[in-house]
Amino acid sequence: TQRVITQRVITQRVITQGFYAEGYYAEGFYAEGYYAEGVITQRVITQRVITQRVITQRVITQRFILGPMGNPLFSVHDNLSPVVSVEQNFDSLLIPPDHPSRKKGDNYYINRTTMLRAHTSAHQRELVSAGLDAFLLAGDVYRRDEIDCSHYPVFHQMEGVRLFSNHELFSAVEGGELLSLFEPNGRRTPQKQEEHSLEAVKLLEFNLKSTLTSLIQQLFSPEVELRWVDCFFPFTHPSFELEVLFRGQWMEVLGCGVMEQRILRSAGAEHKLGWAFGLGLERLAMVLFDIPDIRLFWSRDERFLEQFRGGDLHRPISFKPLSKFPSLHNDISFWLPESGSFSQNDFFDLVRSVGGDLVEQVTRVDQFTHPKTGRSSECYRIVYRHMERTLTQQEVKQTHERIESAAESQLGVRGRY
Ligand code: FA5
Ligand code: MG
Repeated sequence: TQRVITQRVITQRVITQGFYAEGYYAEGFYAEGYYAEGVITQRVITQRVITQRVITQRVITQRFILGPMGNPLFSVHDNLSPVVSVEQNFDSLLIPPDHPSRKKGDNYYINRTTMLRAHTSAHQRELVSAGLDAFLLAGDVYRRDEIDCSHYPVFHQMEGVRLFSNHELFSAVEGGELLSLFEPNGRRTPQKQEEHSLEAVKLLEFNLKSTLTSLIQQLFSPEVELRWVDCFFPFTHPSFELEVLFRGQWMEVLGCGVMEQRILRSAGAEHKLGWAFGLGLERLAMVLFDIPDIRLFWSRDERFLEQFRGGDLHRPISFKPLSKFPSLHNDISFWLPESGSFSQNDFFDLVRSVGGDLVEQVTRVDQFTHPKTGRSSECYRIVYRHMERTLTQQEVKQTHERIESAAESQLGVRGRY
């Protein structure tokens, strides 16, 4: 079942990928069947478990799918296998070979050339190559990441891409027929790529930001507090992130930007300019339904699930949060292996796979290097909380001890317990 979606589920997916049957959803039911040796190897998710996300996904799709004349504008894809090549996930997006996002400790590699996609951008080039110039693509993505209320190793993204020809971009502008998308012999600046004209990029950026701002306002409310943050992605320039104020804190919900022209060129769309975005569906659903913790997306608690039945887009759901059960915390400190092989994300991943959804948050609280021996030690605080009941000291102690011994045997650390 879905409680702990870690190495086991991933391994299972990898084994069954060759037999991948179908992922479909219809009103009231969502199931993905993975077949191996003629047997359905579980992973049947009833609609209840992911309705919040599916509702969010549908609201967004409805908002995008039709153009100004009621014509279909964006095509929608939610069926692409999460098993992609390393080339798709990184190289096709100009992510350099030594880029930190490729680290083994941050990704789920299957072998040297294959991995579980870490973002839906992995499919950008193939869909543009297929001739699409406006599409939405939703899917599960996999990352070894931090552990807190808004990060989970499996989550869902929705990618949006829209390409514009000269006419499409400038026709609404007075005198637009005199403008051009491209500027020969241009220079790359913080505002634009070398081959783009500044006026094209500014219009595109305006179109992108206003599309996303109005999406978010429509999804939440016109009063939602948002801010745009400049950032960097190897596959877009300029690039931005959008943050939403949620429970008093800024939460990042999407990344976006003007697509690198080299990518469009490699996909045979060199005469167009494009924008792309990738949004976190759980993050949006958290704001939409006031869900305080991302682990709740995997909850089987009826009091939580029954609130999302039906999934009627036109009847706003006001989620009533369950009261929070008390948390317990426990620290773990250890000497790092001298080989330097320790990575934080390996530790987070181990805590997730041993502690499952009992673990709410892991933070490093101390770091120390011995002045004489030069050996380093680190201390982490693990916060335990069950979403549906009160944990006992005894339960936490047992889990904590299992984490301690797994860390020693799998990561080569030496406990200071
Ligand atoms: C990306 O993944 C880029 N591919 C987005 C993009 C697409 C940029 C197209 C430009 C053009 P990032 O790593 O920031 O960017 O993730 C995008 C969103 O996914 C985040 O804003 C957040 O909403 C969500 N997200 C990221 N990590 C997690 C996680 N561990 N758990 C839940 N949601 C996450
Ligand atoms: Mg980001």
